[in-house]
Amino acid sequence: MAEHESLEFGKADFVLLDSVSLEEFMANLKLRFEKGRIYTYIGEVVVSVNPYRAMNIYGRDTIEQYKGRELYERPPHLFAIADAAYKAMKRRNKDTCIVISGESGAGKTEASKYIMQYIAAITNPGQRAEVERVKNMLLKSNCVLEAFGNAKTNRNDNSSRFGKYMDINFDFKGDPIGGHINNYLLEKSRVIFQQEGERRGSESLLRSLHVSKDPTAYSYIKVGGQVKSSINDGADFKAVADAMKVIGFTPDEIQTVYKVLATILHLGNLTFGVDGDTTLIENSKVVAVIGVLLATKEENVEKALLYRTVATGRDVIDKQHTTQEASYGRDALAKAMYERMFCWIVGRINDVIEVKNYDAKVHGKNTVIGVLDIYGFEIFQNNSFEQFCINYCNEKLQQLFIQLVLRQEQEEYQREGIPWKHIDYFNNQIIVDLVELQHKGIFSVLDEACMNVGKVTDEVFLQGLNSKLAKHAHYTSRKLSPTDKSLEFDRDFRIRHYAGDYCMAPLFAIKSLCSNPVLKMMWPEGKLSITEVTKRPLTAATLFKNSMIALVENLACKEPYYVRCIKPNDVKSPLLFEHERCRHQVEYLGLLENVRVRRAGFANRQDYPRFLQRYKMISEFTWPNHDLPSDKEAVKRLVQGCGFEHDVAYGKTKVFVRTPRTLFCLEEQRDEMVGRIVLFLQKVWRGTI
Ligand code: AOV
Ligand code: MG
Repeated sequence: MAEHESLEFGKADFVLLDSVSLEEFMANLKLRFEKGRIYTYIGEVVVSVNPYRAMNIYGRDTIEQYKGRELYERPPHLFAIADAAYKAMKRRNKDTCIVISGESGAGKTEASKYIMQYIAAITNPGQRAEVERVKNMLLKSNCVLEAFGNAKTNRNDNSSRFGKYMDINFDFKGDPIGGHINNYLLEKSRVIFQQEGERRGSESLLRSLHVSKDPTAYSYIKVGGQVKSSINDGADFKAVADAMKVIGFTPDEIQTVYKVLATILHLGNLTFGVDGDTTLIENSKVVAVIGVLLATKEENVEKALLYRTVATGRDVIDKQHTTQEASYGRDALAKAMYERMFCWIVGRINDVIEVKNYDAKVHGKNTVIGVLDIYGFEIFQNNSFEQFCINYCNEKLQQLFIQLVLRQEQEEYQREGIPWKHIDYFNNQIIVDLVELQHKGIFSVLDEACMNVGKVTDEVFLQGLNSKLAKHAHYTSRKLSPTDKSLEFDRDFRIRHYAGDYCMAPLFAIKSLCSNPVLKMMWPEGKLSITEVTKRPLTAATLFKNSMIALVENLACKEPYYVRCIKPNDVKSPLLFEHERCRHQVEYLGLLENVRVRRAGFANRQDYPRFLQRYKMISEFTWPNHDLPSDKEAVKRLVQGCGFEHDVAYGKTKVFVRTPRTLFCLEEQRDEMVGRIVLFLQKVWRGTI
């Protein structure tokens, strides 16, 4: 129960609702949003509603209020959850993680930044220079990654187009000593194509590169139709350049990044034609520019774009593209370049922030807090392979949430020696299976369809799906119409097409472009051998599936804390609480079930000393001090005295209170007693007693 909040702001914890119904839940959520209370608990889970306005609740003074406090002592806040994760890590030497979920634009990335800020602010009281350096790096890395990995979509002006999992390592004192970033599937198709109204990721950078004053000169930028925005490109560019410098990118490296970006833009302007049997590039000037940018001969560029390497028997030969293949290869190359560059940037950041010279024997165990900020559920008019992966990733995390929230409850009861009755809940495992199961899942069907080299079409894939999955409860295949908006988020799997360009073509093209040393680092393969040419690489789908499974395994072995973000409306308004929209999110996030699980067990738990400290004035046996053999005994005595024996269970270190009502009563009695004590003290002070 959060202190310092009156009921006019609604219930600070959904567990305290009078009855658990969707109506009550929604009414409380709405009331709190309208009163500017954007955070509410479900036990230890934070539910957050995007305020779409600057809130004055993240400053130094607020940080001080949450530092070292228990969850229920202060109004709900991200800082409280960050502090809980930090305390668990420090006190119990546990690796913890904070998982932030919610759909696109719900506020995940903002939340992750506030959490990082909080952790940075409360650590390193000794002001050790090395720790300060590490903290600065960790915060700066965010800025760089956002510049290259975020973009304006129709759902969010600053949408994460990659999934980010960041580990922060702490030493035995609880100070950050390094970190590691894992990035997941960058949405590359954005590099060459954006939906109407969207912008590409690094456009702010590109424009500031003075490639041309006119962004409409570049086809890749023009596609989305939106080149202007509220985003201050010039200032952003400087911030990113500075951050890169601080992190330790050399001037050479930064230059190369710019060159790659410029190359990608120029690639987009290339067009292809034919002369007899020969495919040619129509704009040779552009080829020359690319040659200069990549420090390679024009003919290398041409060769990379017009030929592909194929293996025939024991030989490797270059085969000419058709014009269509060439434009396809050009786009694939642009995407691959962007992705490689992004991964290389992540790798460089990791080089700098990774923990070095930590000797566990000397310093004790090095513990970790992981922060996961991914791309949220999203449905566009045209949903590509990437949207499919993004949504699968969200299903996977929902699955983890279901398992862990329950598991965590159960484990706590076990640890404390309290009997526990199993509770039913909706399980989305069936949807996860539909996607990832061996031989039967959508990814497997996709892989199979891709085995038919040269004959991979949407049709083949769709037939495969229909033949294997037609009877599946969560699979439908309807005739697609581009204006169909009746898509259901989590129930209805439909893939419009598989962009078959996640194949090998770009690598062949790039191999002849390597001469710049920084570029070489981005493409370490260099020339491919015959075995590499003929080897079938893992498909993008399989790679993504594997990375998700690894992510979930990694999270599952940590103590998880959750932030569940809700997007209140589609128009970025600070005032509008669209009821239907929010209800849908509350439902698919399983929040009501979360409340039920929490309530079916015990609404509140506190360790004995804390409980005693808070309520000891209620009982003559405990006020001002008790002479019982332990705090546990004292709490028992106190509870008996109040007549709540039936509603309480005693664990090894904590007292568990089943219903919120009991807690209310305790709080009321406490308030009354505190009032009386204050009155009494005032009298003493005035000398009237
Ligand atoms: P997302 O990360 O959940 O979407 P963001 O964190 O980028 O969403 O939030 C979207 C926008 O909402 C931000 O740019 C802010 O303008 C606003 N916003 C969010 N949280 C707050 C807050 N606590 N206070 C003030 N404004 C906020 V995506 O990455 O698209 O899934 O992929
Ligand atoms: Mg985001």
